[in-house]
Amino acid sequence: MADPTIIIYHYPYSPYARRVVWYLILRGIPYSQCVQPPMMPRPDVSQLGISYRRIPILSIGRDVYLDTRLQIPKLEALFPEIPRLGATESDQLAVERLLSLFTNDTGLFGKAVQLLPTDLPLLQDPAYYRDRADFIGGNLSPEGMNAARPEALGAVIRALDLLETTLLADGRDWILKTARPSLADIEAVWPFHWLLGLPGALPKDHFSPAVYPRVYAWIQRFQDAVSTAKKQMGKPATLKGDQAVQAILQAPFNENEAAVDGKDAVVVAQGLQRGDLIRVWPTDTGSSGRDEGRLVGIDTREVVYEAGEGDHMVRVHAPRHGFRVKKVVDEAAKL
Ligand SMILES: N[C@@H](CCC(=O)N[C@@H](CS)C(=O)NCC(=O)O)C(=O)O
Repeated sequence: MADPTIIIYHYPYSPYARRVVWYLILRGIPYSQCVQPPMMPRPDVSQLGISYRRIPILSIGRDVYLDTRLQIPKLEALFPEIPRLGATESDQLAVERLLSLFTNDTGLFGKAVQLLPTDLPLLQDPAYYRDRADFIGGNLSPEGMNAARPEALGAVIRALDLLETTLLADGRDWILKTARPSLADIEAVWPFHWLLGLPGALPKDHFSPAVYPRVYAWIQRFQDAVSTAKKQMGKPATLKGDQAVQAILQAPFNENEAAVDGKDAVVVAQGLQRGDLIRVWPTDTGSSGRDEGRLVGIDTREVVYEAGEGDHMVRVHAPRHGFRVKKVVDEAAKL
């Protein structure tokens, strides 16, 4: 079978998108990109029948995946002939997964965002604050960010201390002592790589190669490994929104239809059945972007639904972790 068409919808400085781009590059998986604006609206995404408002979105064939915490494991399952990046031993898997929780689920990235210097060009635009206030579901202002900065600095210091004095303390090159960067490195590095690349985010008296020699060297090594792999792979094709949608709709599905797990507690509680109209949205950030579609399958890890109809239908996959699934009960009223 031909390789599936892989397209990432992203903007280049999105740290979450970089998680996936690095994964693709380090594993040598060819992909195309559909570059998005850093703020809503994103008509290219709407063309797919998707209201989810976060970046990145990844399509593999005619299946579309939301959230890097689902996208990366899906990529990891593909191309068995290409060495994978994920751990296989149980204790190493535990480190990899706990690092993902540490960087994705403890509010660390929210703290990193509070360190953005408020004189960055994008942060001069009031529309940016309105957009990101919708994204976080609260208020956002330069004054608020400046006030939050001291506490945020403490959180980032504690996180870097942890890496410097535990996982990297013995001078190893990569988190799991692998020969090259593994998924555990991607899970750990992304918020710090992003912050180090933002001039003015980290005050020099707290953050420098002298204070964190091992962390700084590791981030540089990681960047070098990505740059080398990127040179070997060449630039991804850039598709316009129309071209991306066409490519997705013409591709075969990446996965067989999932089933509805009748034992899942949410399925039981709502009496969910295949074909039900459901609403799906993330509960941490970007909750305003709520998808509606027909339920295809659901289990404790993933929910799959159809977005769009007929020739324009794609199957969307969202993780259950951090997402809510609700049956649309007033469906008749919507007709
Ligand atoms: N848990 C999500 C988080 C994604 C996320 O927060 N992405 C940021 C970009 S780095 C975003 O969507 N920001 C708001 C926006 O771009 O509209 C994931 O892992 O994909």
